[in-house]
Amino acid sequence: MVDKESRGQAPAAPAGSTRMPVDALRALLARIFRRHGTSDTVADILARNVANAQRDGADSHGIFRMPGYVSTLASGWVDGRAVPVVTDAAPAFVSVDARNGFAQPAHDAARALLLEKVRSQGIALLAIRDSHHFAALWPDVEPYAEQGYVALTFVNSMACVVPHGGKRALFGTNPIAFAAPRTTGAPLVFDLATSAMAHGDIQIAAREGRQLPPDHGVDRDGEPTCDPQAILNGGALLPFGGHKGSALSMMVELLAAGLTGGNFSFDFNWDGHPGAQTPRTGQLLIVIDPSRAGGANFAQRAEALVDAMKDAGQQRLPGERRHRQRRESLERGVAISDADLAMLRELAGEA
Ligand code: NDP
Ligand code: PYC
Repeated sequence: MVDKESRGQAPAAPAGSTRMPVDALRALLARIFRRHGTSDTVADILARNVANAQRDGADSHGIFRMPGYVSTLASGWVDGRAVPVVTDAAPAFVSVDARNGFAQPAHDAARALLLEKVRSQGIALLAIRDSHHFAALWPDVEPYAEQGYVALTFVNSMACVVPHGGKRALFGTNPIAFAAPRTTGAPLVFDLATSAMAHGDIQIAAREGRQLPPDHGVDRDGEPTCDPQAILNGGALLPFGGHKGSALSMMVELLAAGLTGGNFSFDFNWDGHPGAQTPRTGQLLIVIDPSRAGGANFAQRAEALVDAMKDAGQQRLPGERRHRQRRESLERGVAISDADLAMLRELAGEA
């Protein structure tokens, strides 16, 4: 018998789940954000971000994060109606005071000025401060590479990572994302925490009762542990790659917080705001127009590098899994477990 997939029809959703068009998911998420106190603008921007993460299979920063957004808004820790203040700081420098709002609306408010500067100067920096970033970073850089630019960004989070050789948590999970155009296919994009694992994945492992590989974290006594609950309950994560990841995490603190005027990951605490989960820190974004470098066509060089990597035996590029998942979600709908859908409807007041 020919199955549905080989007849070109969408297969049924996995057992215990449904498939939802991305637009419908985005609309549901926007209703949740609005219901819990954000402005329409913020709701639309965050809903797109979360829906696109779920679409791409970025599970630690998709709908898994919705209860955290909602409890943070309810706690009064973040201002879901904040109006960011954009400053034209220098010929190649834009700064934004997010005014205790989310980072993505601050980025959105500065985008046109930033791009104007990239076009006139060949490079421009966006420094966001007093912002909350609770999401994946690739959505912040990938669109620039789709326009032919190279982009990289840095965000610091909350103190939950012990610096190399240290005794207590100080750094955040401090992700870095990079995007570069190619001549064919989707841009080259990587997006990674500088901790051994993202905090969101530790939470997911704890929820699912999974043990972690060695060298990911320590318990409250500083002893190595593979138990995600021990890391979450008074323990801490380790940087990836020992002293090397620790140095990168230090750099992220300096660029995302030191340079922008945002909080370091250890500068704030959630006391007084029970339910708060979003880090109140900063973000730096750098966008480069490679055509201004004067050398050979950058996208062709990127393509040559990819060919060489494949020739050397690299099986998969960063971003490839995400784009494969994106294609599937766009064709068939985003798979959402019945439990997650019930959770979203509850948050939307539509149970
Ligand atoms: P992963 O370790 O899952 O992936 C990191 C990168 O490596 C991705 O670009 C991924 O591509 C790529 N990759 C993974 N496996 C391979 C492989 N075998 N070969 C080649 N490339 C590979 O990410 P993290 O767990 O470190 O981070 C998860 C998310 O958490 C990120 O989106 C990050 O931005 C977010 N985060 C956000 C924070 C915040 O403060 N807002 C804090 C910390 C993390 P692909 O995507 O295709 O799998
Ligand atoms: O997964 O480490 C993480 C994280 C921190 C803030 C948002 N995500």
